[in-house]
Amino acid sequence: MDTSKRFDKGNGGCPKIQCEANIDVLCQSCASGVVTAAHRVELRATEPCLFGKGGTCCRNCNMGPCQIIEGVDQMIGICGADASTVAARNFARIVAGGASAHIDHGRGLVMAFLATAKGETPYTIKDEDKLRETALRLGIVPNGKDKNDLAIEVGTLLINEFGQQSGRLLFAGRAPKPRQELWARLGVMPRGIDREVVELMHRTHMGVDQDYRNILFQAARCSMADGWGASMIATELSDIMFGRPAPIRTKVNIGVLKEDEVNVTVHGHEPVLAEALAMAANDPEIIAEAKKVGARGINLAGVCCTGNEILMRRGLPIAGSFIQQEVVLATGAVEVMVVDVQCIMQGVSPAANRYHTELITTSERAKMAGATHIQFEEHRALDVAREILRRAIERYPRRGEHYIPIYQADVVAGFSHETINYILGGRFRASYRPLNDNIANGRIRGVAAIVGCDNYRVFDEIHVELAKELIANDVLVVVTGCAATGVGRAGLLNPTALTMAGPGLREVLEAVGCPPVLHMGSCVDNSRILVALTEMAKIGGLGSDISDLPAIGCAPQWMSEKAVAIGQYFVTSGAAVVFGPNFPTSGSRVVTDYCMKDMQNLYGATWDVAQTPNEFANKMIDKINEKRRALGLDKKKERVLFDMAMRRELGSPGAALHDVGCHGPG
Ligand code: SF4
Ligand code: MSK
Repeated sequence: MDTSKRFDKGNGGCPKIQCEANIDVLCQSCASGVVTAAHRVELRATEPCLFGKGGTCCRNCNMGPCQIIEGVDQMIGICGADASTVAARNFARIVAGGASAHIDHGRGLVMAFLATAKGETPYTIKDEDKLRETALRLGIVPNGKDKNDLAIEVGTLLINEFGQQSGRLLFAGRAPKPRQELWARLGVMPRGIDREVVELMHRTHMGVDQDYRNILFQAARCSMADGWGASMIATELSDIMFGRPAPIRTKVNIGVLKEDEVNVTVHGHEPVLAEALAMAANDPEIIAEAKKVGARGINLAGVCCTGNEILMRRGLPIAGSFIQQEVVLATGAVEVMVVDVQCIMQGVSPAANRYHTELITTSERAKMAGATHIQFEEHRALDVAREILRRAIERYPRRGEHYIPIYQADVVAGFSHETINYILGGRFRASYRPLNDNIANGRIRGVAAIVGCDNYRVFDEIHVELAKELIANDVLVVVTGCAATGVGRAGLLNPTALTMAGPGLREVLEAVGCPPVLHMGSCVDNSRILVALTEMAKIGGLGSDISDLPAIGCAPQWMSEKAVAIGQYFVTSGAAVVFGPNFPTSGSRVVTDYCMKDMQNLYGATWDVAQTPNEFANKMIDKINEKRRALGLDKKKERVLFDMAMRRELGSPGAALHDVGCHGPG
C-alpha cells in the first residue's frame, strides 16, 4: 500500500473526503504520510463484494462460505439455505451486533449509577427531579425516600432487566397503548435485554430458524431490547447522574483544538470517564501543572459520541465526527486521545504514533496495539482522569510541527425530550401540545430525525443538504450522533440558520429562539426520539399511535451495525426509516420487499432506501404528506423544490457568534 499518498489542494488525484476542515488539515505538511480511511478507500484494490454488501454471503458454518444468488438453483447454500434465509440471518445478526453494543453500554451505565448511589464514585445524583419521575414511571413510590436509596432501588430494578427471562421491559410500558397491544399481538414485546440478543444469535445459527419472516420478528424484538431497553436506560440514568441536557452553546469542528492549551480528545461512546476528565480538567492542581509546562490549561474536546455526551451536558466542544477521527490527530496538536468503546478506527493508532500523541485505551473490552492501556474504574474515576491528564501535560512541550485549522462553528445543543417539551410548550403548560397544534395548523409540516454515522464511502454531505431541504419545507429536524456533528459544522445548529427555514417553521422557532435543527444527543440517545414521538402520540390531535404521526427517520450514511438496530426499533415502533446509501438485504428481493412493503402491515412503518439528498427529501416529505392526508390535515402546502443554484445561494449560515440562548414562551 502506498502510504505516502497525501492530500494536496488542487491535486486532482487526492482521495475524496467530506468537510473543508479535513481537506485543509490533510493538505498541510504536518499531515504528510498520515493515512486516513479516505486514503484506504482509494488504495484498496477491490470494491466491496456484492454478496457481502447485499447480505447473501453466508459463513455460518464450515461447509461455506456460500454465496447465494436469489432465483438461481445452483446458487443456494450447501445446506440448502436460500437467499431469503441467508439475507434475513445476516440482517438479524447486524441487529444483534448493534443492539449488543448499546446493551453493554447500558449495563455499564447502570453499574456506574449503582456505584454512585452507594457513594463509591466521585459522581453524584445530579438530577433528583428526573430520578423521582423515573422512579414513579417504574412503579416505585419515591415519596420520603433519600435520593441515594431511591437511586439504588431504581438501578437494581433496571439492572435486573438485563438478565430477565420473561414478562416485558418496563420502559416499553411508556409507549402508546395501541403500540404496546400491537407488540404483544405480534410477539415482539421484548422480554429481557440479554435474552433477545442471545436468542437471535441462536436462531441464526446454522440449521435453526429458516423462515425469513420468523427471523425478522426476532430481529424486531431484539432491536426493541435496545431502543426501549438498554439505550433508554442508558440515556435516562446518564441524565439523572450527570444532569439532563438543556440548551447550551458550544462549538464543533477541528478548529476547537487550542494552540496554547493541552489538547485532550475523548473518543467513543461512554460519558462516565469523559465526565471524570471534565471534572479533573478544572482541578486547580491540574491547571497549575499545565501552566508549569507553558500551557494555559486543559482543552477537553470530543470525537464521535463521547463528544456528543459531554457537549449535550457540559457544553464541551466536539473536535470531530467519525470521519474526522484520524484527521484530528493529523493536526499534530493533540497530546492525548482517550478512547473507550465503539467506532474507534484501528487507523487512529498508527496516526497517533506519527506524532507526540499518546493513544490511551480505557476499557478492558477495547484494547489496541500501539496504545497505552489505563483501565478505567468508576470508583477511582478521578485518579484515572488525573493520571491521563498528567500524561497529556507531560507531552505538551513535545508538540512538534502542527496545524490547527480555523474551522469551527457555533452551535446550540442540549435538546433532551424534556427540553423540547419546555421550549415548545412553555414553563406553565410544558407539553407537546403546541408542537402538535403547529403541525395540525400546518406551520410545521412534520418532524424528521436525521441520525447516525458519517461514512467514508459517501462523499457528499448528505446530512447537511437534506437538513436544508427539510427545514425549507417547514419540517422540524432533530439530529443525533455524527449526523449532528456534520450539520453542526455546516452551521445548522445555530439559530442564524432559521433564515433557511420555511416561513411556518421559522415563525414557530423564532418565537423561542431555537435553531431549526435540534441536537438530541449521541446514538444511544435516539431513545429520546422514541419518548418525544410517544408524547406527541399521547397528547392527541395527530392520531393515537406513533405510526399515525407525520414523522419519519433516516440514516443517510449508515456505517455501524448500531444504525441498523436503531432503524429497526424505529420501524417496529411505527416510525418509517429511510436508509442510505444502501440497504443490507439488497441481495434478496424477497427480504427487501418484506422490510420495505410487508412491514407496513405489521408495524405501520417500513424501511426505504435512498442515495441523494433530493431522493431522501422527496421520500421523507412524501411520507409526511401522506400521514397528514390520513389525519385530514391535507391543506395544500407548496413544496419547495431545490435546484443547484438555490443550494449555492443558501450556502452556510456562517460561524459568527450570536446570542443563541433558547427560551420558552412562557
Ligand atoms: Fe453455506 Fe448453509 Fe453453512 Fe451458510 S449455513 S455457510 S449457507 S452451508
Ligand atoms: S459515533 S455509531 S459513527 S453516529 Fe455514535 Fe457516530 Fe455512528 Fe459511531
